[in-house]
Amino acid sequence: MAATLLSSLRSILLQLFDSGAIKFADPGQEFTLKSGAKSPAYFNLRTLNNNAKLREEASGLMWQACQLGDNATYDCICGVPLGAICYADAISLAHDLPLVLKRPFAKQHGVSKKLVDSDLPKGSNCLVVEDVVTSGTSVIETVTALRDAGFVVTHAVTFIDREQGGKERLGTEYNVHLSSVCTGSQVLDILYQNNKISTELKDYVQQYLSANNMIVAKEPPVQAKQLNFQERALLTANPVAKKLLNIMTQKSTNLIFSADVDSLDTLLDLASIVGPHICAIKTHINTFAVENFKLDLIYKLRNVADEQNFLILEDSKFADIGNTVYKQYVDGYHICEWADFVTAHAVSGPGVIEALVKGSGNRDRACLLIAQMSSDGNLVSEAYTNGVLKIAEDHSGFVAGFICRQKLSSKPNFIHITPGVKLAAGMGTLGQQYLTPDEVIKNRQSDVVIVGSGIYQAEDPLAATIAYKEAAFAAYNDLL
Ligand code: 5BU
Repeated sequence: MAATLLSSLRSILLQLFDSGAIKFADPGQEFTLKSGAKSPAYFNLRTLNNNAKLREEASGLMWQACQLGDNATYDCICGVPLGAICYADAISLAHDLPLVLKRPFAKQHGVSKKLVDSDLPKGSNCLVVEDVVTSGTSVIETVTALRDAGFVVTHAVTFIDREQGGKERLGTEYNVHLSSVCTGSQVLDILYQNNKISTELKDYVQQYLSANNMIVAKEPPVQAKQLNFQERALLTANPVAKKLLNIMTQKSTNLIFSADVDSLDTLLDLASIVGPHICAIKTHINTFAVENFKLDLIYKLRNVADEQNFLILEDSKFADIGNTVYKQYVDGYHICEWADFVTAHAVSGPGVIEALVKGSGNRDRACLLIAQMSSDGNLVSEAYTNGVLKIAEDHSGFVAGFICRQKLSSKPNFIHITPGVKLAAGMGTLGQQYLTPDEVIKNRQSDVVIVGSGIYQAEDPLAATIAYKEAAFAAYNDLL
């Protein structure tokens, strides 16, 4: 980089750092990113909006970073909404390039419901501008909308590339070349050289950025199922998924007990009995009669879970719009406080996950997306399941895996969890369809079984738990 550009970059980064737009967290105090992933590095260029001169300078650097050479240029420019529109606008004004606007959401009223509304000729080559790229998901959304509207997109530019896989994904999967003014490592270097951060912090954040590529390889070099739970834990960023994989290894159990009993007191008694043999307990908090409901009992369950090293999965099956889900998760039964992870349908779109990420705050939380169901005649189609997988991939920092009937994804970070399991297969009451642990784990290559009535209706729930645990874990071992 030329000396003048470097000095301009240095001056911008130092001002961003001093204004709190670039922040770093010590171990254990990580920030939650938009995708739900935790990170010790936080880059938010929105504060540049407060300083027109600085914004103009940053836009100038972006423009220089994406020059095509040979006097070639772009026909127009589009900023990823909302954060990068101001940089696209500054470049548009400085270089007389038509500005294309992409809406964050399709318009619900008026003549046009299009995401991109422009009367520029089809085939115009549009440069996409973003402020910070991590996994590249937001750039991809804008590229896809522009292409759907008839634009050609070959190049994108960002101020900071966090070097967490976005550039590679854009190049290999979308044929878009991403240029950047600087990388996450360069930000660290410049701040370190200017005595803003210590060597320890620089090394810690650098290590995190290098180890946390947000894009798990499309085809992992080793088949996911050949990796054991412990190996997969190392490839998993979400703290709950990591914990579950580690618990399964430590306790030799891939059994979740679905405690669909009549009262929280019974649930607590059973949890203490079966606790040593399960990796998680699954609750349906809204099945308990309101008049008997005591929230303190659920906090007692939290203590038992911590003592006996199992997780709590609340089978909330959230399915509403983000706002409502946020209230159900945070206010309704205070689920966000005691459940490590929850289930959610993806039918209403990714807003559900974004609501859960927001509701989780700084807690280590995750969700499982319901990709398939066990009930007879359910309406889940293959196309729907594929749509769920896509949403999960775009939010892999928060989505720990799937409720499903079989293995759906080869990505080792996603845990496959299957309900509708009994030692004797067949039809249960009210349309439930049962498979055996062997069928689920060995033939269908799921990872974890959920067993409810097979345990709590058994004469000896502890003996039944041990039988399910041994059957499911033996099936898992057979596959390795
Ligand atoms: P069972 O008693 O083992 O049949 O209980 C299964 C549990 O799993 C029960 O709480 C269901 O609500 C839950 N479940 C399911 O059975 N099938 C599904 O597709 C989903 C959840 Br999603």
